[in-house]
Amino acid sequence: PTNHHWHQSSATPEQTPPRSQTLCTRREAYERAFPLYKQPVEVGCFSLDSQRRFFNDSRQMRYYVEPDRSPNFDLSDGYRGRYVKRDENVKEKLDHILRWIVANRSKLKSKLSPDASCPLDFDFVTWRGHLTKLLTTPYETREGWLLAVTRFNGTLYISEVETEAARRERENRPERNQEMMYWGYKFEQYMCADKTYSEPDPSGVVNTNEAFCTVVQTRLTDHKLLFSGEVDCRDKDPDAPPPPACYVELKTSAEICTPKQRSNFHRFKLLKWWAQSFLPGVPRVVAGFRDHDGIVVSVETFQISKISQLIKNEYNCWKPTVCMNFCCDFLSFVKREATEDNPSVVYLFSWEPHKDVTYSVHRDSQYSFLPDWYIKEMTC
Ligand code: 0WD
Ligand code: CA
Repeated sequence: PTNHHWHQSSATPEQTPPRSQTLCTRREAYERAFPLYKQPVEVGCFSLDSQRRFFNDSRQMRYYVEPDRSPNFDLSDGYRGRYVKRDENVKEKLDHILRWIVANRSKLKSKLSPDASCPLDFDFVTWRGHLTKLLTTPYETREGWLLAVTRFNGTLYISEVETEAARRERENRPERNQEMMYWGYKFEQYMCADKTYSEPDPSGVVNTNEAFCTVVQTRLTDHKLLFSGEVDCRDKDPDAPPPPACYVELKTSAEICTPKQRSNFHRFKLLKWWAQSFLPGVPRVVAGFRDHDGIVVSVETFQISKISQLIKNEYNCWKPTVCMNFCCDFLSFVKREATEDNPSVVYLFSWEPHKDVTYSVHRDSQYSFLPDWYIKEMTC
């Protein structure tokens, strides 16, 4: 006991090991109880039209239409001729979310007073897709990431930066892969109607500028989050539960013919599907399984809440708790390291498979991403 007492009282700053400036991504480090994740609440939504213009409303909402069990959709139809593709060279960063915040600031309660939204009562603002990447990091073996973080008025903004490897891959994408990317959007067109009372129109143009995005708030342990994610469609039943519980995520995947293919589907695809929809509280994914020619041969619904049961028989499989604990610890790491409150400072967090997360600091650099109009609007 005296020994124990002596050790405690003599601790000096020199004896305390330095806090690590890196974060480990090994799965074993995150195998603990599932962290508190509050039920996500939709606080608003916005739409991007065929020219990628922002609207603070749900005009791009679409409605889910139940298909035949084996519908024979041709996902390549319209690829040459009825396809308008979003310009991937335009980096929008967090701009649409920031526009939504400015347009809805009076609805968002502030840390200081309930009347003003300055500062925002959120620790983090980001895209859902960036959080999905964090959730899957302990299991990712192929693609690294770069996340730019700026602390402004106490809130940490997280915006992805395309890696060199991702840019090279995008610029050298084979024609076949281009066409396969179209398949996902074409499937949406076969499955969605523009109105509750109308039918899907597969003769129309597929325009990937168009989007309907939900904005949700939630909390992961002590991290208050505000994020936005693109939603494919909703249940058209007027008695369906309110958003996000009425939303439906649509996916396409190669048909499963062998036990090996089934195992890979569980180990890799379902991880990504689970992470993406669990975050905003979207309860189901409707999957179109297609053959090599892009013909949908079957359609199947996956309840997000049942996916962890479905994968439990898989050897050495992913675990939801590892995903959530890693994300939680990453956000704590960011809070601890990104301390300078300055809209022109970027902490660039960087990760490559089989490595730890590291970061570098950049002032007034190419990485700064908070636009002047936002800083001006939010400086009180
Ligand atoms: O600046 C960036 N690096 C990114 C911007 C990366 C990812 C997304 N975005 C923006 C875009 O403005 C887009 O409208 O995010 C929006 C979608 O956000 P999200 O929901 O957070 O992204 P994610 O969950 O990765 O993707 C959801 C859907 C995808 O559906 P599938 O079923 O394939 O997961 O959004 C689409 C795609 O249909 N999508 C994108 N749309 C525009 N730009 C992008 C993108 N970069 N990535 C996925
Ligand atoms: Ca989708």
